[in-house]
Amino acid sequence: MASSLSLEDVNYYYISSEDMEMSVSEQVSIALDCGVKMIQYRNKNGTSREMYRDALKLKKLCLERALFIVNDRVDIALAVEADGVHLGQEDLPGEIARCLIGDMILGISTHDLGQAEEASKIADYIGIGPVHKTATKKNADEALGVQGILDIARTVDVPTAAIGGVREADISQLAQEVDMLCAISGVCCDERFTERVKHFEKHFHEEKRRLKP
Ligand code: TZP
Ligand code: MG
Repeated sequence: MASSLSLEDVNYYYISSEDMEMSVSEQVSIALDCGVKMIQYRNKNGTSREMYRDALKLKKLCLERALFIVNDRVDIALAVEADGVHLGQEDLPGEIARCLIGDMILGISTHDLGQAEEASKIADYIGIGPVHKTATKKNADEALGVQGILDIARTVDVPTAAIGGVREADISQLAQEVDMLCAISGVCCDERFTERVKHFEKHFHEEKRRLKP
């Protein structure tokens, strides 16, 4: 069943971490309780079976509370009837994914203006980054800086998510042009996980409302 939520409801976009002691289900339950409206399941090391089981659980947790997106794997997104899939520049081409997923949400990560313009022809939203240097993603592209992100976000006409090395100090500036904000290390490397997630969701939402009432 299609969710009654849409990308417009999303502020902080929580991406699950493999580097926490907490299970992905615990992470996602906390994020949902903090009001997060879109969750991405990201697992770079698990087997397909593990991913399928995790994704099924997370999809159930998210039901009617948040959009549920699977990273990298169109097959798993389809198998659990996720709300969407998020692909990078090395994953299936957007046009091929679109043929497979129909009107499910398609997110594509981009790292420069050319990629952003190309992806925005087919994606429902694009990720832009990294904002700052990050250790979470292997072989991450050069950091674009906050200004680089704002310049790209201003140019494209699909919803945008800033991703990669996002810090609390960037929230207000990014809210000028960007629709959604992702941060893994900015929340997961902190023992006050719940507080950090709550802060990203609340602060980014308030800033967006203040700048675009
Ligand atoms: N794509 C670029 S960086 C990243 C993804 C999925 C992970 C998030 O980065 P960070 O720095 O931990 O917030
Ligand atoms: Mg990928």
